[in-house]
Amino acid sequence: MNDPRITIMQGDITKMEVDAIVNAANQTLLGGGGVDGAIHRAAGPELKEECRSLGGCKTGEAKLTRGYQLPARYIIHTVGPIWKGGQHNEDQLLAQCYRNSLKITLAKKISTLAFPSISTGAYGFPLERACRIALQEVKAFLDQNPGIKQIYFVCFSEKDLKKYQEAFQTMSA
Ligand code: AR6
Repeated sequence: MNDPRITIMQGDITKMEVDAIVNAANQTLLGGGGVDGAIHRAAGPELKEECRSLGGCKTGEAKLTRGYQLPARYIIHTVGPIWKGGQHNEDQLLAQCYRNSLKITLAKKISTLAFPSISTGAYGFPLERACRIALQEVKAFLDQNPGIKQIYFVCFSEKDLKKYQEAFQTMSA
């Protein structure tokens, strides 16, 4: 069934006015390219200072920081798996990224959250497969947690947006 608390949209996640945005980071948590670079640039240098104190993050795990100059109050940094052909636990690790990010929302009373398409850029995870995992995890979480008001999937490109919409329709049918 379609869940009205899920919104799929195209845009720049750094502009989202939500309680928290999720960052597709790397294990150092010290910044990088893609969405990670965009978030660090938009949040400002204080973000790196806080990240430095966190001691990195394992693949599949998630850690919280403040949002600094972002409209979002918090950033949840998670590290997606690097795609190595699909036989290296990639699906489970990606699912864990979503699950662990969502778990953090409970402790901080975050009710609106925006996800980028974790692992599908530099880390090469096939988009269709990744967005099925993303939607599945978010739907399962929403079923258990009525306190969450809205979850946004923020697609950077039109191509990604179409894939997400297709996956959502298929899974809702
Ligand atoms: N808003 C929303 N989505 C974005 C934005 C943005 N401003 N910018 C890029 N994307 P990637 P990964 C999309 O490569 O695959 C970094 O260097 C992008 O089009 O950012 O998890 C980290 O430090 C793609 O759909 O993340 C790691 O080293 C999606 O975000 C590594 O890349 C994810 O692409 C992580 O790779």
